[in-house]
Amino acid sequence: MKRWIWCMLAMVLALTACGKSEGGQGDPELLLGFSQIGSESAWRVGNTNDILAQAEAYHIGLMFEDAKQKQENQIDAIRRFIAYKVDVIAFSPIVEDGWDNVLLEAKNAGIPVILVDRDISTKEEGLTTCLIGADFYSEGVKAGEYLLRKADSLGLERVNIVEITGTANSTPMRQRQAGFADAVAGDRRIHILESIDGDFIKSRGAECMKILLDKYGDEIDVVYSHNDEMTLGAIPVIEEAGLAPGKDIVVISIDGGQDAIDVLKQGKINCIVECTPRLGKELMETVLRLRNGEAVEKTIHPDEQVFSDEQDLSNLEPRGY
Ligand code: GYE
Repeated sequence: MKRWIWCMLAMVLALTACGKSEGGQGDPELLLGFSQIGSESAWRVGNTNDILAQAEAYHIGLMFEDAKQKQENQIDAIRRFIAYKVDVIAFSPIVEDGWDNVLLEAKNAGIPVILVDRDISTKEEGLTTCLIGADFYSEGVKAGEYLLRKADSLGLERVNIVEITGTANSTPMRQRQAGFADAVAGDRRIHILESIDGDFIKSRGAECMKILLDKYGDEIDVVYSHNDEMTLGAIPVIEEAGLAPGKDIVVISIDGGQDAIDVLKQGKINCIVECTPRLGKELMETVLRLRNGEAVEKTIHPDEQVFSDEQDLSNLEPRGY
């Protein structure tokens, strides 16, 4: 394991020990192993910061590992958590498939596993205890519903959409796509010209936008992008093509980080469906419940809203990520 990660662990454990004398509700003997996907987006960095802060606030020891966008690194991390005999394992699976073997190992070791943010796909029973994360399908529906309202208000008769999708085979990619498609399905004005894989990464968002503009030019009415990072990559490319994002092309994004909200306020993004990275508090509460042998909800979704050009955004609180 990288030295900085051990430093962070030592730091969190030290803070944990300090917390004990303050009589916090946590248990410094309790150790949570958490495998994060990486740092592909402001959302992800905000999620990591929140989990570190909440582990400290709850006085829960944290072994944190960054998988640098690789599933095999996540599998290795989970194996290290098992070898280290942590009390609870939590992780954000980068993709849905391929977890059965390592999660069976955790199950056989008697270590409960919490899914954070994304889901897995499996035929095995009882590999995980619960999922704490957004309702991505509903985010896609909200994006689609906004688009229908926008098409009405602009009086559009035909709406050509390009979709820049998140990491292939990940839960937010699948469900944001499905929710959006279902929400617009009954409307004969709507045409999804192409969906292209932007992997949730800014530079890929820019590349995808270039490919789409080269192919469809000013036929594109709408860009639906599965996260802010890709949206922020795509916007300068739209401008370089001589088109005005937010006007010539309606731009719909998901997440709601500060940088994207600022661009929404400038009028270059039309709508952002919120996806909150603040899952740490619920995670720590769940860890404590599992330690106490209490039942936990199978799925815990945070409340989320929509930010758009339909609202006055001048008094929006700083987003914090
Ligand atoms: O939308 C994106 C991140 O899984 C909800 O992953 C998360 C997504 C988020 O990289 O920005």
